[in-house]
Amino acid sequence: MPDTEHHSLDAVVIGAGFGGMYALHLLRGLGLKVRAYDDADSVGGTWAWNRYPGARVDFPGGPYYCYTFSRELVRDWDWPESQPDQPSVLAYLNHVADRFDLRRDIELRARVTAARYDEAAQRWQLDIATGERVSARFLICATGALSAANRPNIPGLDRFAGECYHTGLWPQRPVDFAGKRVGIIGTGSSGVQAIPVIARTAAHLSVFQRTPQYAIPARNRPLDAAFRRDTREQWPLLRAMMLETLAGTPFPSPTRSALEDSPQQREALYEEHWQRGGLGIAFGTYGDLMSNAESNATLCEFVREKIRRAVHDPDIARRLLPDYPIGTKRLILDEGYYETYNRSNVTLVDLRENPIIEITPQGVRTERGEHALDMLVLATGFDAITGALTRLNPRGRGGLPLAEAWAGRFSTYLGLAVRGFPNLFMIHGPESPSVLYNMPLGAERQAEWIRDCIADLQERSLGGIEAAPGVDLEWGRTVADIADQTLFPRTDSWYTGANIPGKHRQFPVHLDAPQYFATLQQVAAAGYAGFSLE
Ligand code: N01
Repeated sequence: MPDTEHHSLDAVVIGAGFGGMYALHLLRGLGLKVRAYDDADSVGGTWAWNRYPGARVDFPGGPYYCYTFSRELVRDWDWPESQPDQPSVLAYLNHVADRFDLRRDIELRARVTAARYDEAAQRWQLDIATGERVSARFLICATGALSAANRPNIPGLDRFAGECYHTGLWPQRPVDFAGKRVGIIGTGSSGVQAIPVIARTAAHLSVFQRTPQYAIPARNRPLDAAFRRDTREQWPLLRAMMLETLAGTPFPSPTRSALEDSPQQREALYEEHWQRGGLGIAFGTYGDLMSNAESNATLCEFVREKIRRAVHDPDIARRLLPDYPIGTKRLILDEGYYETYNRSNVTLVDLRENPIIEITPQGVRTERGEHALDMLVLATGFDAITGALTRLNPRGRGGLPLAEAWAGRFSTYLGLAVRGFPNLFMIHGPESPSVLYNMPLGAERQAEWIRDCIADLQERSLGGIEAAPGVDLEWGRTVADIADQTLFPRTDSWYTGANIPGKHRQFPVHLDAPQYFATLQQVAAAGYAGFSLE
């Protein structure tokens, strides 16, 4: 059992991924009594759960998907590949936990089952699944933007008699596909990464696709000594660029419109990026791909043509062609995804023409017949961004549960705080840059802001901080106005909440990260403007 001295804390952090571990490190640095709780049996957050075959970083600057706060950490860590795989990222996070001696304040296999704010005491009261009860002045929810698995509501799913795994809750032990008839539902990033790997060993793979996706070749490659040397030497410059750019990469953002080039010039530029691999084709070519439908259509058609050429059977190729603006569903990095459909042991089941009726003990029954399976993989994604928070469902002032407060629309101040939930801070909360920014860097910057805010309260002997009435509405308008200038809200995706039946449609990302982080600085400099302090 945990030591009783932990029962009354200054701060609790929920989650031991990138955000939670750094928040723990920073708050401990203030001299606070702080402890992190995580349901997983390892540190690493998303990287501890998503162990499915093929999982890799899909951020445009693979080796820059890391902490930046410690130059020594950068100096001592070598990323092996341009798009690091899940075991590498998990090894990195374990290294961080050891290097900064974080483990002594992290409780694993310890889900927080309840959190309620005690208004009189100005403290959060928490129940932990281990039976422990904890109280803390501050609650930091580093619960992950893509951590609440979406188990599809398909009739009969519980009756399936074979092995069944969700990609986001993948078991630690090896899963063997050899000789098995495997079915996979879902063709988002997880499905598209897993499908080529599973197809290599399964006897047969049936892919159940509801919506086709655009995928760009990752062309993952080993990083050489010269890259490592340059990264170390130029780190201050690279980091400064990361802090300034829209996506938190050390690459300048293009400003030209795709329509300024001739079709031949565009084709040549797209082809150059396609051959190089990675998401530069969308982030490093033209500045208006995500805001101008006509510009976006030029890249859509380029990728569709690649799909037509990659897939031998024109009928299968046709079913794989997406028809919405590229990038408005998360753009995917793949390794031989489309070519996988040329294999004789892979079948594409197009659910738009042939929907699933039910899961039976033996497999998946669609309108046109039954697909017999030994294993079912659910690559069906997440209740993104708000899901982990509403499942935690903290109760704020008056005992109001967060899920109720957000039943219509979610609302936050700065994507960090929620009115009616004093002393609660979110990392990668809704209405922050979160999933469309370099997530480790975003977590770092938010955690540093939270640390500074708490230090300021301590200095002024204040016990509570809460978003003031009205500021959340104004913040929501700011976030929506920026999003409405882009193509993102127009497509059904997990960004818009459309993947979860009954979820309110609301775009949850602040798309102008430089403006976002500048606002955080201004709010702090103005003595935490927009907050009520007591
Ligand atoms: O989830 P998704 P994901 N019946 O929501 C389908 C990050 N990530 O886990 O498109 C049938 O994208 C659904 O269909 P549709 C990354 O940000 C990062 O793949 O809704 N199908 C879709 O095809 C990513 O975007 C890495 O029509 C159903 C799929 O399931 C995010 O996580 C790796 C269904 C879900 O796709 C989520 O990706 C992996 C149903 N009832 C993921 N319900 C990195 O490498 C859902 N689908 C860092």
